[in-house]
Amino acid sequence: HYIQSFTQSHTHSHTEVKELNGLWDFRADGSPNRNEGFEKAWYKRRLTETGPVIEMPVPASYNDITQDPTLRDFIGWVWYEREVFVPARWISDEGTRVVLRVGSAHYYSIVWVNGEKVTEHEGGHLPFEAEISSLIRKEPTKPCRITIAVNNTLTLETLPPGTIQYMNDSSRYPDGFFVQNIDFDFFNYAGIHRSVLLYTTPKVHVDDISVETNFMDNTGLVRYKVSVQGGFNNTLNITLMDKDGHFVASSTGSSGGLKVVDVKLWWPYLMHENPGYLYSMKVSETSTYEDEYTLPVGIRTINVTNTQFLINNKPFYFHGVNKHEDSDIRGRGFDWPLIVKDFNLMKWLGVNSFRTSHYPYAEEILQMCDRHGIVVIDECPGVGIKDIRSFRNASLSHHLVVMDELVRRDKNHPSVVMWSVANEPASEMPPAEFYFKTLIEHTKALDQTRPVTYVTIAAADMDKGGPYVDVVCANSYFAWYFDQGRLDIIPLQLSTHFENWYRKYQRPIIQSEYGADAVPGLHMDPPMMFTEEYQNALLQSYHDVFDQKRNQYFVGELIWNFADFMTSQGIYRVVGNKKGIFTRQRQPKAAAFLLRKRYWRLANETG
Ligand code: GCB
Repeated sequence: HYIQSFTQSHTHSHTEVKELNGLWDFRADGSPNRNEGFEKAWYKRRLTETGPVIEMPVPASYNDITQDPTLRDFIGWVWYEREVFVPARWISDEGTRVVLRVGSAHYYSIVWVNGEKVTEHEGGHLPFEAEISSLIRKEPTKPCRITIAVNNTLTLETLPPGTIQYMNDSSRYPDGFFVQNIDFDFFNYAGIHRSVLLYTTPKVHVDDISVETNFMDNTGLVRYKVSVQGGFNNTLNITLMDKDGHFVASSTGSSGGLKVVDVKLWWPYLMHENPGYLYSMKVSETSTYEDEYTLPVGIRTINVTNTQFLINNKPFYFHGVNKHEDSDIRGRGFDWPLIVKDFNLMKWLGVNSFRTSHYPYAEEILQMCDRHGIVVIDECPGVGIKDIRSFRNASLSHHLVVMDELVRRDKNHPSVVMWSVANEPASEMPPAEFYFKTLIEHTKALDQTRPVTYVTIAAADMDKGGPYVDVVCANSYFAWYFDQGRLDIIPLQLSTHFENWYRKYQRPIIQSEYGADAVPGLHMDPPMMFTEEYQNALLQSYHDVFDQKRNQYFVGELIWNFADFMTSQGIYRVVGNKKGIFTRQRQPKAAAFLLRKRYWRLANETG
């Protein structure tokens, strides 16, 4: 159980936080069966006592930190360990609850404290935590030893899925040689990717809050539900304050509504002169322990018609990007300078939205989106579901759990306007229909306020999940993966594609990916593939079609990709995917200037 947002200062006001970022001891278990760590119970003693260790920064992917290619491409368990002194007061005060939180670790994690297992978690990109109060009180004078084992092996039941293939031909491969096969186009970075924290709350503590917002004329309504754990039987006081800290409304009890007179709505960036307006809702629990949690609240509505995506009843046009959490050296590791730079670049471009392709991003990023009014399509790690065996029940069950965790974490962010349950699954396969019907219905049951989609690459007549989505999010790579070099086919093929989708489902359509690789500095005119000119010309041809459909049912365009990013090695990729309009180091290619001009024009025309 975890409440959203331990990552911002104004959460539990009585919370103290100790960040465990920095250098951890680290060892990859390279034993033949990759299982020595468990056989020899490495968690029972200090990692330095069971073998050699290296220093590993947290948060970061471990893959690009050393010069060792076996660690870059390692598959199996890696072990992290760190000792920490817990403040004496956390130990002596029995009313204090001490929690260990991992922002995310990829893919499977097991956590021990002083040799005792405290939790395990499946899946990267989402947080997990364990209460460790009684454990640390057992040995109050000793430092607390935290061990985290992380395994990046993907199977048909993981999200994303993958398979391990053993190469048994001993004339070609050494004993035990295996490869990991994946059907997604990004490097399977692994390790502890987000902050590890120790934090405290009172024993009786706010465990979860849900808000839903609405408005009529100039009166806003915030409906809330609060759950408290740890023996609650006192009053809950709820107070809503405006941005300047002035009182707006109050209520008592674990659920109810708050009326906001002269409401200031949460608006997207470039749609209003004051985007991202946030109230704050203070939840106080008045038992002797007095927990207090403050949640930023943006008041806005989302509605979808046959042809429009409405925010606060006004048509919203997505002019944005697809991103990755990806950079040199850090891999997928959380990095503030990178995040702030990316926001500045997005604002420079005139971006009003992005999709968290292809997994949930750090909460800090969503909090920034809330504050800046950047609209988010929040995607779960359901990418690369191409093998028919990945549609089986075990995979579906895990997918449902991931949606539970994602909605629980992100439901209160006003910036999140739609859930994406998957990217480019083999949605033409017969089992896809039941799979997506179940998954989308499940997500709608968790959250009745947001539309749900999955991102498809299939043609309208083949796709089996189409009837269940609220918005058609269609990817296409005309004149790139097909009809290579033939930009002249784009107008016809793209319009036909849109018309087919619209005729079949009468839903608004977003171009959720389109683009071309450009190796920065490669030039050719007339344009040829992989040059900056070709990337520009391809985008321009797509834009011409978008502009024709814009006043009909076409509600958005998200370029693939914001920046170049790392992939696994293969003949289609030149040290990673080069469809970025910025390089991996965030320098502009020619396409960045083309898009900048377009997006600012769109901002003026469409808001
Ligand atoms: C896609 C995928 C994305 C890839 C992209 C490409 O359709 O959704 O993950 O990176 O195409 O460049 O091939």
